[in-house]
Amino acid sequence: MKNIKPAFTATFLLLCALALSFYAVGFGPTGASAESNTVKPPKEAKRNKGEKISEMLRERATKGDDEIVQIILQLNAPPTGRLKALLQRNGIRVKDEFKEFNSTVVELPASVVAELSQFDEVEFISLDREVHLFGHVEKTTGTAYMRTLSGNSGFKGKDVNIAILDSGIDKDHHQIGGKIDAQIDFTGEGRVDDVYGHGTHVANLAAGLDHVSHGAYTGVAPDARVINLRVLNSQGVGAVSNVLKALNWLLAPADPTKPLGDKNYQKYKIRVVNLSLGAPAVDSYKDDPLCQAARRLVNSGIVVVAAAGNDGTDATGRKIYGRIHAPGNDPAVITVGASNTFGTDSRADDGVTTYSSRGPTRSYRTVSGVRYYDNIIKPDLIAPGNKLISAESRGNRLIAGYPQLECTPNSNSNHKMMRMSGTSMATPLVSGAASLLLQANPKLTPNLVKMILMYTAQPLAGYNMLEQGAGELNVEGAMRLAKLVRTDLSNSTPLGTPLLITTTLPNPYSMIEGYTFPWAQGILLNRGYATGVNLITRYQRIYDLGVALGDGVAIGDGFAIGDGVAIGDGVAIGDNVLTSTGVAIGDGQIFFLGMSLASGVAIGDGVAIGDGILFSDGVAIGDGVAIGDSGPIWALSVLVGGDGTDGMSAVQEDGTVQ
Ligand SMILES: [Ca+2]
Repeated sequence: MKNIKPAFTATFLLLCALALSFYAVGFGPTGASAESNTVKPPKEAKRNKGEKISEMLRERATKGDDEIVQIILQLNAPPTGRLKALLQRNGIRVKDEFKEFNSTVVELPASVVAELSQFDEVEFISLDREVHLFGHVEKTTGTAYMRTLSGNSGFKGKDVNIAILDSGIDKDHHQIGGKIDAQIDFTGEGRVDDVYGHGTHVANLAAGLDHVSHGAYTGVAPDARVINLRVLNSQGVGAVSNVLKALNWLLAPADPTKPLGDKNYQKYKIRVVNLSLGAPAVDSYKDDPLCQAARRLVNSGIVVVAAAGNDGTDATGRKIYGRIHAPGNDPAVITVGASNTFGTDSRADDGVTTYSSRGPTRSYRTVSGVRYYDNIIKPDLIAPGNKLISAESRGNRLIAGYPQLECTPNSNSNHKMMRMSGTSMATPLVSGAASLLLQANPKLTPNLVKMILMYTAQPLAGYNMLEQGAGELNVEGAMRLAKLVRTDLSNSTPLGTPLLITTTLPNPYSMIEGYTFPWAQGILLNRGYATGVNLITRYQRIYDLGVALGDGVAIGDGFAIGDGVAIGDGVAIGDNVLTSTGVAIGDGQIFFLGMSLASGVAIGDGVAIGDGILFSDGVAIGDGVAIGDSGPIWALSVLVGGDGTDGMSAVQEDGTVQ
């Protein structure tokens, strides 16, 4: 949206974009006629009543959709008594009247539109569309496009709420402040606002409204409510115990006098927990308390999304592997790295940021004096995280220290926006996506959500699995697949049961902002990966509640087919780390030979692997990161510059781009 100035133009472009979208996916609006080369219809031609309904509205009108819509009703004569009576019916509200134009603004169920079109005095019925500018985040993740598809306009995360464990949220910020359902301080500072300036930015990326700048900064799930669990203090630092306390609160009874009653996460309809923070991962996930707590939440059906970390390079700029933070090192959580969109909505030019932490996880357990590294392939996927613009909490420390992050000079202090970079920014985009998937299909287990996100991700050519996981977040593809998954699956569903409600497979390609790309069509499984269409056509044991996706799958016997216990036939297992060629996950080139992660061979710190050097997450390598597992946790996004490329454009309140 770089060159768009007035909001009016934005609307126009949006409408064009919608029209193109319909065209591109090959289903025209209902009743679309053949093309004609003449400019005007012949005089005797009269349009039928249905053609008086705008094409933007026609499909919903004819489907009998009961969703309330706001329409502009244009008349060619004064309304008859019958029409007046209709407009006074229950559930129908005349909101405004423009006598000069013979037009009226009416709120009504979409199903009434067809009836309205039968009146002779009705000239045309169209949607009263909001002046709304799809922002960069919505567009490049495919969220905006997804919502233009049939039946999807309501998928905004309603009743699938997100707990934000962070530095607090500014309740006065108009993008996000009105959406906070609960706010609790776990830092001991006795405040829930966002003095540091991190949590407000994060929360808005997940669930922000379209209030500022005509919607340029809308989050992925704008109807999801947020729960502000403040675990980072005014300096952006907290103790691991703060996070544990907040995670414990989620699972604790909402009413302490009713221990068997609803837990807090149930009371507040929280299905997603966002952790844009982390601590060095030293102890194996089997021992680390953050990982253990995160896994308990996942086992309760909550999706836990965690940042990979921002340690992709050392102080001298060398590329580093092995620095995934906790709890991102746990196989049960969805770990998110940061991609770089280069400021363009098209994904053709996207890459992995230099700073995004790479796998494998280097946390370990010592047994009889020998270190056994977890060596799990992470992150699970990447999402845009470079130079994202989002809500700025009032007078925060980050903006005070780095005024160059400001994007909205002189604006209303409740509308301010700032630019930040990091895996902390990428993480809430995935949390928002998880909220959308769970709204579309509330029965998905966290493992199914994770599978769907990976399976539909876009593998970026030239990047390996330790950098990008399965690939870049693709909300359009993920929603398409999620809607096809049966809603009657459970831990007692037999292995191999059909997973989808259809035998027609989804087309494993997505087109976002004019660029078509294949899905990963596979998933990561701890030290290897799995491919095969049976991952989405058959129920697999690894989708159960109470396990992690990689649990029970032995990897390391070379190329094998599903073991028949955790994974059924028809799924191929690979144990190499591959560099993607931009197509399906198993089609890449082997990234490093002779050191399969699955082999269990210890790889030492400081060893060159592939194009970088391997370092354990807990080892200090000159960038000031402390050693130790009981130390503090950080807000991970305090990357002031990010990668030095173009970022998201700053759209001002009047629609101009600066
Ligand atoms: Ca791009």
